[in-house]
Amino acid sequence: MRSVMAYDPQNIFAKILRGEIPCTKVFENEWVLAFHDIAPQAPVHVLVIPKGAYVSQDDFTAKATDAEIAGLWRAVGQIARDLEVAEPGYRTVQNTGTNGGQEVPHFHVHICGGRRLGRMIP
Ligand code: DGP
Repeated sequence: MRSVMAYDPQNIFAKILRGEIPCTKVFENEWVLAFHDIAPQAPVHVLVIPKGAYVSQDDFTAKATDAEIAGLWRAVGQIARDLEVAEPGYRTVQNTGTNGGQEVPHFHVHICGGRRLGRMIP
């Protein structure tokens, strides 16, 4: 049987959402909070996290409502436009689980831009 890891409310992004740990906020609405990555890999490197408690992309797409999913992805697009990386382009990354190299167990979308990014697959 498929099992998703239980959500840990003590993970670092849960603490950021509760305001227990500071972040450099770039955007917030009813669905998401977005802030600069602490270890940026590009001139623009922002993390977009849902306000709901989802472990990963897998958990999010299995359990979130259509409104939450739409809210998150519309926010990603809006943030990219606001930060002026939509043109000439940017990359979104969602590391999922152990094999995907996910370090923080609260679903997040990386937005990386501001320079020409190298090929990354796999
Ligand atoms: P991932 O490997 O996809 O789980 O990426 C986690 C990202 O989170 C990584 O790029 C570094 C970032 N990060 C970890 N801890 C903090 C923190 O306390 N604040 C911020 N702003 N970013 C963090």
